[in-house]
Amino acid sequence: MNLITPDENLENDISFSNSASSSPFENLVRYGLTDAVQQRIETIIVRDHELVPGRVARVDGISTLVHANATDYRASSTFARIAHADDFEIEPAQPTVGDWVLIREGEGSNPDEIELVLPRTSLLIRKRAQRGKYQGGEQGLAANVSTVFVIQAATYFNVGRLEREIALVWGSGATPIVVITKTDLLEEGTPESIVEQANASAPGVEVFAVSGITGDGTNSLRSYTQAGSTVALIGASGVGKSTLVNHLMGEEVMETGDIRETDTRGRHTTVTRQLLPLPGGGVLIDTPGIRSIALVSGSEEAIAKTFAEVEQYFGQCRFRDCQHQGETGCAIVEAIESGDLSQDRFDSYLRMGRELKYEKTKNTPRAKTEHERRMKVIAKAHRQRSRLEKRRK
Ligand SMILES: Nc1nc2c(ncn2[C@@H]2O[C@H](COP(=O)(O)OP(=O)(O)O)[C@@H](O)[C@H]2O)c(=O)[nH]1
Ligand SMILES: [Mg+2]
Ligand SMILES: [Zn+2]
Repeated sequence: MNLITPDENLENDISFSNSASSSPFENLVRYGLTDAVQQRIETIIVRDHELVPGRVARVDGISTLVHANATDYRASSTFARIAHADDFEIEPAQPTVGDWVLIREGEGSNPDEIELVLPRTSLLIRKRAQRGKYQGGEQGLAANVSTVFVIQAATYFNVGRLEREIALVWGSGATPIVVITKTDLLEEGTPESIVEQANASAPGVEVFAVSGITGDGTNSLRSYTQAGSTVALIGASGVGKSTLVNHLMGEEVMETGDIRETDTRGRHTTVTRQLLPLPGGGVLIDTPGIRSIALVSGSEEAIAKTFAEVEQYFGQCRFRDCQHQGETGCAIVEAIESGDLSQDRFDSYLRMGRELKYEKTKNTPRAKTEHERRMKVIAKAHRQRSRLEKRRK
């Protein structure tokens, strides 16, 4: 068999000891294959030689683009399920960008099917939304990501958003890195002052300041994009994700665009999500801008990680049931007074905690009944008003 690489212009100067030139995994190394993933795939294909391993590069509705070793597939994912080690547990899975999958080629006019999805080492999710409206449920943004570049523009740095983005990443199982872009546009203030602000809003998270246009500061990002690593970029629309991707790739692979001044929604520029092999190894995943970062269920641990410097004081207050509202001997209050803890951070912590609590109760039967009751009251008020209006005429 003489198989041709679909994308021949991609340099591949990475050499892996485990990938001899005839290996069925050779090209998958470019797409971020690690030893662990390869071993997992091998245990599956020794039992079923017809399954073809690959990595999801894009999801368009019902069609999923998968890079395999020899060719690309546009596969259906109707019957995809997670490949647990025991093989008994059948769990349907919606493949997402970055997923490692096994495809069964369709015979005749049957579509190629994604049959198995490998268990994920990390999964970035967001609430399913369309035109800014919550649609119910959650949606995968990127899977098997090692690092997430949390992008904020130096020109409109938003602390509240940053804290949510950091929580989102901790919740996914990946490690967040803050990247401040557009430093070349700063007229007043210096990149250093923004970095300081970011450090205060994201303790324990590395912060870098770059320009995707001039390339300033981007070299320090390369330590996160070595062979075998997968880096996703998240951030609001217009912050410069695609511009940074293009810079790191060394070519224009993603479309970039300006935000219209009259339109705060910004133009939708990144329509596809793509898995992009970097020339020097590593893989980038550009994501579309997430409009609002909503906490997903089960984010308690992520919040604890995001606000570790707040939670460290818990258990140190004099009273075990301290509400940290000014009780005597409250460790939180003392830390704020002595300047060891920032009041803003504690407020953010409380805000996110409240939100998570609300998320939890929102879907309970009682909350639903209450919602329905209120909708009925509102509908009745409307009917009464239109009756009154008719009578007046
Ligand atoms: N001056 C400057 N402009 C940038 C920088 N990064 C992005 N832009 C511009 O900001 C706009 C939005 O960038 P884009 O990469 O499409 O943002 P995305 O929506 O996050 O992918 C485009 O007009 C870019 O040219 C930067 O570092 N410096
Ligand atoms: Mg973009
Ligand atoms: Zn307290």
